[in-house]
Amino acid sequence: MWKSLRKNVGIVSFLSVSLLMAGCGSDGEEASSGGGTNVSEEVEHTIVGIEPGAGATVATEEAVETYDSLNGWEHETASTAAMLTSLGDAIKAEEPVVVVGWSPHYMFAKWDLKYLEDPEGAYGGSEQITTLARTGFEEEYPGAYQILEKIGWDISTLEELMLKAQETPIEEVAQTWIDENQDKVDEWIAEAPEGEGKSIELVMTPWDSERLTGNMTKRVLEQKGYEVTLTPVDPAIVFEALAQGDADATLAAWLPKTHGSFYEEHKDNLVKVNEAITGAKIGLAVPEYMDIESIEDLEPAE
Ligand code: PBE
Repeated sequence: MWKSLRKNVGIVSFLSVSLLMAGCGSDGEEASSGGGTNVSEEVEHTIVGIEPGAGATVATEEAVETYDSLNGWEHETASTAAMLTSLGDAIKAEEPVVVVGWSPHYMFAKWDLKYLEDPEGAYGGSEQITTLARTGFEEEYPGAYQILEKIGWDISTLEELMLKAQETPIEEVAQTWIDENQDKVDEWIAEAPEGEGKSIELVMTPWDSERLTGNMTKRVLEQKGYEVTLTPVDPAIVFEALAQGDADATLAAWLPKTHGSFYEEHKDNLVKVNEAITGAKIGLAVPEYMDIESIEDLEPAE
């Protein structure tokens, strides 16, 4: 069982790939902040996307099909690192850029960005980052289940921690948060029965928000006497691993939209434990200085 999960981990070479592919979109055309010029032409009718396996990538493909304004647009996928490089370069040069964005992420703390309005709802609305367990987990691990029912954070706390994680390893940021919030952790674990060394396999996706909540949750469960492993995999594999019983739980399911199709496919073998983070969001994001407000303000490629 565990082996099939391990095998799939290889699929996620994600965050390391193709920095090279960044920056190919805009080759030094004149900088402009919008006003009067055709922003869509300036960005070469290209959306800078992220990993092919992300839920936000699927939603972006849907958006390109849904909106006439995105007719003929290219959706360039590579990696989150490549997208952030393109975004940072464009902002430095005050050039237009259209990226796949999401919250919580430090990009909104680091730069002045706005989501483009999405009147067709291609990106859904407010998302809940949901804790899921495999069926049978509650019966076998009642203590851990009780703890997972309580664990949660607000978006602003996570964004602050993610910004810190730019300079400090995420495991360290997670440990520091635990150390500084022991009373909260005590509230979460106080009434749960002891773990007595039982092993729990948590799966997560490899984005910072999930690496952070995964690492904090691991440490909380360890305080109660569980042995916890934490494995990063593609979103599709998170759902498959849980549904097949190869993993026990995750705090990485973005619902109802981002990972909605994976959830629908496997929901008979999954248990919704808690909405650990509410008010998350995905969408197309642009720098504030761009003179457009909606996906409908973009123009189709001729
Ligand atoms: N994200 C961040 C992921 C989930 C976490 C929104 C980029 C996605 O699957 O789209």
